[in-house]
Amino acid sequence: MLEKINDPKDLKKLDIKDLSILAGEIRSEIVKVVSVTGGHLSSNLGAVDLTLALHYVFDAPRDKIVWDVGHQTYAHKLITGRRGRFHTLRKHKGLSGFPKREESVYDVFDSGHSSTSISVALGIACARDLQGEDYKVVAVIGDGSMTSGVAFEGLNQAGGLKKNIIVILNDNEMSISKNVGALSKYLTKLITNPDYNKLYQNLKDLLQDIPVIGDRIVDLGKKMTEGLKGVFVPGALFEEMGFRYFGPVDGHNIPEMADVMKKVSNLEGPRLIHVVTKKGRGFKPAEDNPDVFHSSPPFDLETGILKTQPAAPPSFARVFSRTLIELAERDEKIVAITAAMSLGTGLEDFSKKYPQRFFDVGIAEEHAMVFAAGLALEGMKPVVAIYSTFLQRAYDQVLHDICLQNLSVVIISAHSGIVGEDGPTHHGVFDLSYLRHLPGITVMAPKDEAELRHMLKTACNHKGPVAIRYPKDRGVGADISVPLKMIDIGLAEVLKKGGDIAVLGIGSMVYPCLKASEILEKEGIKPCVVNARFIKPLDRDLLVELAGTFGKFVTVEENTLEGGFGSAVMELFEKENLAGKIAIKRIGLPDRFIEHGPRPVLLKECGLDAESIAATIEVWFKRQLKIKN
Ligand SMILES: Cc1ncc(C[n+]2csc(CCOP(=O)(O)OP(=O)(O)O)c2C)c(N)n1
Repeated sequence: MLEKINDPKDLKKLDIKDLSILAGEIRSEIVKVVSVTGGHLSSNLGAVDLTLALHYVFDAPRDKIVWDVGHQTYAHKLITGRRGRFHTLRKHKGLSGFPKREESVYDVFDSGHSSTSISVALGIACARDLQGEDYKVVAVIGDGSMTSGVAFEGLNQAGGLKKNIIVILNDNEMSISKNVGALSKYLTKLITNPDYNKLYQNLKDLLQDIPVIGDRIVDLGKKMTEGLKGVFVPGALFEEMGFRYFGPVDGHNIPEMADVMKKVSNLEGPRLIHVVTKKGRGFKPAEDNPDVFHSSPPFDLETGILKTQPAAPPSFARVFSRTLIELAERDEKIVAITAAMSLGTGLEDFSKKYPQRFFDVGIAEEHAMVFAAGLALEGMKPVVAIYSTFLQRAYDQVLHDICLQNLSVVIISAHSGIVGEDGPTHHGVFDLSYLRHLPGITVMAPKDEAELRHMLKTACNHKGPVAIRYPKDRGVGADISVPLKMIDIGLAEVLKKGGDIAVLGIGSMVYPCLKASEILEKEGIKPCVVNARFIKPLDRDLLVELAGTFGKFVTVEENTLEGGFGSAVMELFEKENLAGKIAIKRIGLPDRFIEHGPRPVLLKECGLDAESIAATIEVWFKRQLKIKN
């Protein structure tokens, strides 16, 4: 059947009863392709039936379907003309794993970060009304994404404006891990307590049966309903926010869902349909371990066993996780915070060992920071681990609620730099720029996993805000059995002495710089290689000393060049009145969004592998010699 579906119009030609057969074919295709490419398997499998019902009922692309996060759109891609390219999913130059406007007219909005769909849908609805048009707007959001303040801000405005929009709440009781918080408990209550529905229905029937004995009884009836609404009406929370609530609906029963969607789409105002789905539906390993298959590497199609390389050095995330536990054993003030990313950040182990000292705040990066500020005020030592790309959301809180008050919060900017297949929404390539200009913050980046351990110890014992950034990568195989030690704040290390040029690397770029120096030596150029370790404060004394020896500096960073590490070095030389005396070449990421693909491929494309670094330095160095002569 799938072969005949080239766009959603073909879907509408089918008998609705046959859509579940199509759903099965789509699931098989998704599992087959993701077993090779890796990807967001469990969210996608859970949303297949919902996707078919949506496209069956609504008239995309005229009607606008806005996907939250966008990590559940594989079925949507398959039935909107991209079936032929589906095998290229997440591959370099292939289909994106997220909605992308440049990929298809059916992709209304580029997403990747969560909880934006209601706001976008509302914006579209307002534009529609201002321009006198009449299409339908639907936001599809998961229960995990609904925990974010951003989603609530959208709900709040939508309920107030009373615009015609439909929110589909795709509730699988999971974020990446089990969903958390009061809202999640409330939704579970709605799903698991059929009495809610029964009571409401009984109440309505009862009121209808009361004979009309004048206005007072009718009024009383109305008041009773209002008064009891909070207790008996399902979805009262949403009703009170101005939405009409419908549900819960079985998210794997396509005819039932389509029926509700059709009826609801004919009503007016903000409406919310609560759809209940199972993450990983149809593929046993993903149903059993929806968190592991949330974003999985390639796996064996038969067994579901993940294809990883166990023999390789541990990842930075793993080393962070183990080291934090080690530190927490000796310091009971240490607490750990994640914003719905306990698996990815490595805090899962911490949560098991110290459940009382672990906080999953849900998808709420802004709140995580202010919450950490509160803990720090009272003498605790909060360590907040957030992916660099999501930390962007909490910029103001880091500035206003932590740095301004010089609070001792340790910020872990994990998965920084180029992250690979998730692409531009997820690359963490701006953090050096948006952190280093905050007064009072210390920003460090380890060259390897051993240094990460020492930096974490240093950070947990530092007074004032500290950020540590490290990549989504494995370590380099450094010895992590050495005892933890403190590093002097702002102290860089000279790794290799040389006579021709100073090469300053930061974080993930230090080893490529060392390798580049070996290549350059073969060409007769002798670089002095420095591991900067700190972006803030820079090692002023060392840099000034090196400036006396070397007229030429190269900086190398896995961050945008705009306002990054190289800029910091240039600013320092300007402050020290040395700017005119030295030439600087900055190597880093270009001023554009970088597409998806394997991390090594993208780094090479951006000139950040050892060979490219060496080539850039060689050309620049020789040009400088010519200019001098
Ligand atoms: C701002 C932000 N923080 C964190 C994430 C990482 N993330 C991606 S999906 C996800 C869970 C989303 O849960 P839900 O919306 O319920 O969708 P499901 O995967 O369960 O279908 C998280 C935390 C993100 N994409 N955006």
